[in-house]
Amino acid sequence: MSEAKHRAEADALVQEVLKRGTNTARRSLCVSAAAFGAAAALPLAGATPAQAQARRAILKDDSRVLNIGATVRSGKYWNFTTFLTPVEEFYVRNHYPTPIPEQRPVLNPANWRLRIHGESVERPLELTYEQLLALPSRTIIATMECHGNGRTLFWEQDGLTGEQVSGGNWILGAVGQAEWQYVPMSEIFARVGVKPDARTVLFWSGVDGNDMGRPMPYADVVSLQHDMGICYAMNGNPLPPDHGAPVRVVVPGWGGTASIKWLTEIRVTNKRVWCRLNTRGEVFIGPAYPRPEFSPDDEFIGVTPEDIRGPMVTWMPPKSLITVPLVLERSPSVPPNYPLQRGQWPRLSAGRQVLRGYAWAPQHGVREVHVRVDGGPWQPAQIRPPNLGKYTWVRFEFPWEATPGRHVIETRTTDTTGYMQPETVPMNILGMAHGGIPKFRIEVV
Ligand SMILES: Nc1nc2c(c(=O)[nH]1)N[C@H]1C(S)=C(S)[C@@H](COP(=O)(O)O)O[C@H]1N2
Ligand SMILES: [Mo]
Repeated sequence: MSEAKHRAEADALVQEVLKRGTNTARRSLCVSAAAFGAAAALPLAGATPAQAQARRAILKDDSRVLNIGATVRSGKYWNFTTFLTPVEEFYVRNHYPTPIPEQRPVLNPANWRLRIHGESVERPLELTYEQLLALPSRTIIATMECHGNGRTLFWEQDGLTGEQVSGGNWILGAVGQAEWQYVPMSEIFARVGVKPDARTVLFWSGVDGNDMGRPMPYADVVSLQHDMGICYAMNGNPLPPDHGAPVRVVVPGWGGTASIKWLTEIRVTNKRVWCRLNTRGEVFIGPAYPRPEFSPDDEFIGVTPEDIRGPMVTWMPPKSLITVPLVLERSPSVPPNYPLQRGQWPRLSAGRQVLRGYAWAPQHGVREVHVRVDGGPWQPAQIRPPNLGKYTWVRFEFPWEATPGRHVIETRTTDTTGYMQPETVPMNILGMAHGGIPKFRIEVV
């Protein structure tokens, strides 16, 4: 496809978000997917960056998202229709309350600083918000998904209890897709110079809590250096507080934890680094997952070697869903504003229906989606363009002649390497990254 066509497509997507009135931008946006490499305009016309940021210092309207806990809000995925998820409907996952500039002045763009330093950095750098925005940027359309999204499937489908697998009941709504504007890590590395001994890049906030840091192997950051970076705009507007204002990391395709919000520091070091998130916070703990090795020279921040429980989630697995709320029977909790009571089935009228859904395979991209009704043959679903490949989801449709009675609909993504979503996945006690085939139960009346 030509670049012009790609651009037209990307513009149409943004128009779709604007039309729904859920995005407050009132100017024309220039977007591009990183896949075709064009630079994008700054989303800040008519205001200084600090003014534009200050205007958005409001927290998300809770009625738009499903309240799972104090600072944990799921997207209502059964209402999703758009290719880009409007910011107001985008899930929020914080380990602490959303910090706002009124309480944490370091988050005021006029005060905000990013320090890039460490043993393996040649020329340490400190950037202001305005300096960051002046650096070359790119935009990428990518899903963001919490490691724990789909934890519900361990309870509802795999028969595990809340003692065996614990964590928030996200159902399938801790995922969204946005257009992120960021300064690529390649630009940062080019400015600071990285020594050959670099092993770890530690992305650190320190604003919302004192343990919110994510160490990434330097080699992984280098392999993603054009596609990941320091992000300041989401769907064409400055980041809102709930999503990390003024600046966060975005690592497309990796579990959301890698995308540290309220970023203040990047440290490049020649050591391996362990902290809460990569020891016991957001890791696979279970018989199928050996504990990673450590060495006494590693750096431990607020944790000890005994805290190392299992490997960290990196890429999120291929997944799919139809926009129907899952029946909750065995889940330890039902979120208070979930549309179904415990044990209640969603209803659909008999006749010709079109099931709509989303499929994503962030590491390699979606090749095909299949749907199965009542354990019958797998049938291809129709993928609705665009399919931008790696990092992005696709929407799909499946026409269905719905007959009265109770039915089970399953969905399965195949990625471009031929990998298909499996029936089940090995258990892990934090319920991370359930990529198994979901079963949607529907009562047709
Ligand atoms: N500083 C900080 N960054 C953070 C978190 C956090 O609690 N604190 N949560 C992480 C997790 S677990 C996820 S899934 C994503 C969620 O991003 P979102 O709230 O913008 O959807 O942010 C990540 N970045
Ligand atoms: Mo997460």
